[in-house]
Amino acid sequence: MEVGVVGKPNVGKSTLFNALTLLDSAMAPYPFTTVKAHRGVAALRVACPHSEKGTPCTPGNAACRDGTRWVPVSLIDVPGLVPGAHEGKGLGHQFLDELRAADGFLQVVDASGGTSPEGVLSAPGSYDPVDEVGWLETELVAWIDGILGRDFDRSARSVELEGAKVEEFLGKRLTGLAIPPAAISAALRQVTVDRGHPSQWSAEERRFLAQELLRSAKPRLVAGNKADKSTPERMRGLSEAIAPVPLAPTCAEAELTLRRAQRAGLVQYTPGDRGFTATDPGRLSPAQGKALEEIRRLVGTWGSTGVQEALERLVFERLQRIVVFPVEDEGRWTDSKGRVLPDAFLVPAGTPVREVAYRVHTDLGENFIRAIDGRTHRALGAEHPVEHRAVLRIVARK
Ligand SMILES: Nc1nc2c(ncn2[C@@H]2O[C@H](COP(=O)(O)OP(=O)(O)OP(=O)(O)O)[C@@H](O)[C@H]2O)c(=O)[nH]1
Ligand SMILES: [Mg+2]
Repeated sequence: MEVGVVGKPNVGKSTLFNALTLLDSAMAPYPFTTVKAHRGVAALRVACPHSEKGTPCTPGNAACRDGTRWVPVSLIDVPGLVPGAHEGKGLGHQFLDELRAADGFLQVVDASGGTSPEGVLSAPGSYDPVDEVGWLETELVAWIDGILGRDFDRSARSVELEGAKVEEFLGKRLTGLAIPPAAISAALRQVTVDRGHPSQWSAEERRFLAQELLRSAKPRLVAGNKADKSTPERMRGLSEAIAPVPLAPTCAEAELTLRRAQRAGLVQYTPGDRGFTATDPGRLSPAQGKALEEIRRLVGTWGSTGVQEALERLVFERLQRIVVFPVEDEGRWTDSKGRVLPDAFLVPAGTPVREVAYRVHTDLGENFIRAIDGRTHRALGAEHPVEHRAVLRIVARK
């Protein structure tokens, strides 16, 4: 699965992306620093089941640190979007196209209100970040509507002649947009369109449908960034104003400094933590010492830099992803090479176990017989919904 980091120019998207991936997407205090999309891998925290076995795990795809697994998730950093992006303004077409496969969006805003819609910096409070949450939604809806509407009338008439189901018709039009069939059905339930005659739908009905598709298929969470230049009170106001879209205060710059300092061995810091300690305070330059003191004051106010939480809230709460640990031996929780709980995967909550088998390997899905729960040792049928942190053996025909 993939999360798109989106928002207007110069709000800190690349800084947040770099903090989460420790990559080097260009960052600078002016708009359109990022000129093409960058992809990277971030990680989400989940308690490792290895403590239940009393044996350490042998991590493959997801590192384990002090009993916490770091489960990989793909991120994409796109250039800033401006009002009119869906019509191609600021190369918006091209950038939106990069987001087709994204399952959800982390929208970064400058919560201090110090960035214009075009990304020009000014004093905090000059702009209202509520506005960009509204116009970005309008842009995303127009983008989906544009894809939906391409050559709409002709293909609508042809499905009417064939008598095909409207869900299938929409599914075909939206391929490539990573919109699952359940989200299409959910969106259709929210609108009153004549299901048998899509060619009769008005432009407004189609736009409503695009809006519902966005809401059901592409959940969004707003990162209220540059929290260091805002106040908890202002942040509360922003949170109330953009509800029901959730808000997480972030300070991407501080998170990036801490992660880089941790990589350089200057501090001990675990992303998401409230605190950090300097490994050897004597080794820090006065400037480094001052920067860390500043960050200490900041996390005192906000609880943490908020960056790790923002991504986790989006993926776990909004996107409803859960983590599965596939194994080959349900007794010892090992794979064929004897590695304990080697891999951890994200899947949508409620995914049937056969679908999990497909995700591990196509052969396992095709030859699926049953799954076995590693904790209860109960056999689970193909349609059984997998649970969060399930340890699962897939039994398949050889
Ligand atoms: N005060 C403050 N500044 C930040 C924070 N995060 C990022 N910045 C600064 O904001 C400026 C823009 O950061 P970028 O990460 O390049 O922003 P962007 O949204 O990717 O910008 P474009 O690629 O041009 O759209 C840089 O000078 C960052 O250092 C933060 O949490 N607090
Ligand atoms: Mg950028």
